[in-house]
Amino acid sequence: MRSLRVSHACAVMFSVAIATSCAQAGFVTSTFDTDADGWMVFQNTDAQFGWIANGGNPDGHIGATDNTADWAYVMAPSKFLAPAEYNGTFSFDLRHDNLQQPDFFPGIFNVRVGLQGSGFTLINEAGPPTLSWVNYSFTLNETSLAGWRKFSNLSQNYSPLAPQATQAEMQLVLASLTRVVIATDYTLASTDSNVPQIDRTYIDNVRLSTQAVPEPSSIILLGIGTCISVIGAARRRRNDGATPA
Ligand SMILES: [Ca+2]
Ligand SMILES: [Ca+2]
Ligand SMILES: [Ca+2]
Repeated sequence: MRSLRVSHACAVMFSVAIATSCAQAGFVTSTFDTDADGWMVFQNTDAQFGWIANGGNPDGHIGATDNTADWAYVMAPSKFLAPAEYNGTFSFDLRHDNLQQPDFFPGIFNVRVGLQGSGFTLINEAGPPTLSWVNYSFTLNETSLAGWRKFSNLSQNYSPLAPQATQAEMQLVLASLTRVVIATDYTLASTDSNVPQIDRTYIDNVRLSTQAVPEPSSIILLGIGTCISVIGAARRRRNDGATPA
């Protein structure tokens, strides 16, 4: 009788599992519609840092001016520290101001990002920023092409000759992110320096791929597995107790 009730429950769960879609990887995003969405400056002291209502891509976005000799960044809020998806992407829109020489950035640096987790620091770079909004996208794997390299901290200059993470190391970092940063430092100028330029960066539409989490369908499939085990065990017990003919 018990195994009949279990079989019925399993049949119901199997039907529900078929009707429910599979788990999908997702994204965590910041579009800065109403505020800075928890982003903060990192290795920077810009008192003007913050949310700007208009002029983003579109509308709300954040802006920061480089105020220190070190590499200046903005740092993502804790929602970006959810396990990130291996082979996913980290992307955002960025533009840069240089008020004294708007058409030419002497010594401009490449758009730069950093990930920290499991004791590792990974840095990557794309092309140089421009005066217009451009989308920059970084693939989340350890391949040479993806560009991530290992450094001892976020103050080091990027080099493609720096060591690559192994696949296991990349997956460890993505699974246990402790810091996600985007540089806001693209000329030699800073308010600390005597270089007469403004080094100001604007960011919008940040997006990070996150790992799939078990949805009801996955949980039900686990339940079906348990049911099959229970039925199998019940049948074995019945067979073991049967009197030979
Ligand atoms: Ca926006
Ligand atoms: Ca700086
Ligand atoms: Ca600078």
